[in-house]
Amino acid sequence: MAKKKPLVVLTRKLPDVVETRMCELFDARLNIEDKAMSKPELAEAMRIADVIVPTVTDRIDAELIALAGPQLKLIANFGTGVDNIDVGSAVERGITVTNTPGVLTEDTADMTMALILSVARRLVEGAKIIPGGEWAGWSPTWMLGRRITGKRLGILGMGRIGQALARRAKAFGLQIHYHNRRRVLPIIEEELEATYWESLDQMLARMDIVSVNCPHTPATYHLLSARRLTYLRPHAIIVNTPRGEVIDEQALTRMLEAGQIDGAGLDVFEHEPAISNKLIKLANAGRVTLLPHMGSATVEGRIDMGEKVIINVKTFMDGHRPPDRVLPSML
Ligand code: 8YV
Repeated sequence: MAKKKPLVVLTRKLPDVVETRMCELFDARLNIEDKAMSKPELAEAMRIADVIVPTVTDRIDAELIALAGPQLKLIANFGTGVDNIDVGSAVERGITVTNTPGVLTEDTADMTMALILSVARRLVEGAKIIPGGEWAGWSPTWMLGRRITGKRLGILGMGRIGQALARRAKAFGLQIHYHNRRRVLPIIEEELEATYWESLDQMLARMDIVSVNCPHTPATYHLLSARRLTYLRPHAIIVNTPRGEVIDEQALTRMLEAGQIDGAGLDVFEHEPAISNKLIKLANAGRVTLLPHMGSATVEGRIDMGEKVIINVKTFMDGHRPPDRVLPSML
């Protein structure tokens, strides 16, 4: 007798090729309209599913986990960051949590480098001029940005994406500096010619560009607090691609408005998709580049993330430990 296929609920629309494979392997429930699920809809999905596949837009908190049906044994996140899931409560209830690390590293590092170039060289601002019919012709001192070659880049969080960024930035002639929970292996520091800063405060005070590349965890919430942001140099620029909660966004906005730092490139926001009018005003004034959480937004990347979810679900359903299991101790 054929083994009953696990009931796998997808909370958002995933790439077609991924959904097709899921329907072949599992009793997959798709979200064709791609309408984000409400909390009651999430609760219902978790009441009936063996596996739920959420994304960054789904808050899987302790309340939802407590309401989940006894058969729900796996939360297979479509995404690397798991700050949308109360991993501790899930594990306590015997529910395994997985994510999709590694497959979006290069894409996200590319976008981070693009944000650095965009802010330093006023790309978005410049790209609006010709379509806006405002170009009166070249001028020697007009639309000047800042050179990045030879400048100091401070990477906050030297994990996969931080290191991938360092490789790119080194190729652009930037000096690599970093702060991290632990020092990376000497061989990696050598390869990246990276300088380690034990003190985040001291690193912030000496960098031309600061890139946030650490996950959002209880320990990194507002790691770049209002106090720490004041250490940044007046001409510094800051970019953020992992999660908005790592930076005190209101304090950052105040500093940008006051011209205390030169600019910012943000792909993530503390209360996304809600963005403050002040930040939008700064973007219209060309002081900041704001992107709608596109860090890993490539066709290839999203398919790879989906395939990782499939491997995690299949391995788990076959009774093995899934390759991308997330434990509270890892956060
Ligand atoms: C994802 C991301 O697209 O992986 C992450 O943590 O932020 C993005 O790459 C998003 O999380 C989808 O859930």
